[in-house]
Amino acid sequence: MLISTHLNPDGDALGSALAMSLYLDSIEVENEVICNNLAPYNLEFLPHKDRIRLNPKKKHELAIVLDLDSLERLGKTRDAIEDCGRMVLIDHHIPHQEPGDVRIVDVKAPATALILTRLFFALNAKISPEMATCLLTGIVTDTGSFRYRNTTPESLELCAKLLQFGGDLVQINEEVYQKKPIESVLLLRKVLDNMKVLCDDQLAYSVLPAKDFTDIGAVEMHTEGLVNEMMFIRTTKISALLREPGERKLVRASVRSRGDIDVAAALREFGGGGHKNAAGCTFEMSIEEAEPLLVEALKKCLGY
Ligand SMILES: [Mn+2]
Repeated sequence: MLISTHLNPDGDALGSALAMSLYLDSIEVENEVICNNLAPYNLEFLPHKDRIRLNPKKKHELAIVLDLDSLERLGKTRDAIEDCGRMVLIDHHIPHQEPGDVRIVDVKAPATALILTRLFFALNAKISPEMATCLLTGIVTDTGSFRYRNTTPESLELCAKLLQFGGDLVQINEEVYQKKPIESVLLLRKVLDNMKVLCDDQLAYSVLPAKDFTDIGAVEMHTEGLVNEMMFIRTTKISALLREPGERKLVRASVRSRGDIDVAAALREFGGGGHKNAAGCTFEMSIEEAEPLLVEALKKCLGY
């Protein structure tokens, strides 16, 4: 069986894929895990992460696709997955397309890993400590360490069981959230130095021009999570980070908001997308040109 998940994988994507692979091992089903990208630095601790390959070694007859709502998000693994002929899809997103011959979708589940946990318990699977850590990683990351509204009583109950099976919650929180590369922290200093606060302190944003990246030797990957740092201001309702990580004239923006403020809608005029409280877009212009466009749209969103 060939297991895959979405490109730029997060903790739920890789935790689910590796847990499924370990489960199939336990029932002696030959399997491989592929993904468009290898594990990002904060998920390199995942047990058996070296199983994740960019291409399969052989042809398989059945694909198991996890944490994915549209086939485009398979990236370069799409051909190999479609070559399998049949596909089982397990996911918790609101479906855009409905890929898969067998679909196990629960949009109320906080994580794909939670759906797998239910499934493995129902099958009386033998849960190894490694499997438990993979499943727990998916649930912990998709619930923001049980801080988001999607944290249900069931997710805490099942996570308690995963702890009993040897899942390492301390390791997960430390590796995912508390071991940043030095470049990320140096970029954070620039973010705070360059930060501007507008609209009665409700809008906090910052810019990272190309020079900041070259000075530090940082790349786009090191900006992960930085936009959230400006949401720690108690008055902030929207935070935004504009950055120019590679060549000039390619600017990325990440935007976060609280409550009912829909920043995905605000970014639609720039071809952006995402969720109500977490969205992004790209500008093909200089960062100096992009900044006033984005700021105007976000001010409008706050009624200014
Ligand atoms: Mn997920």
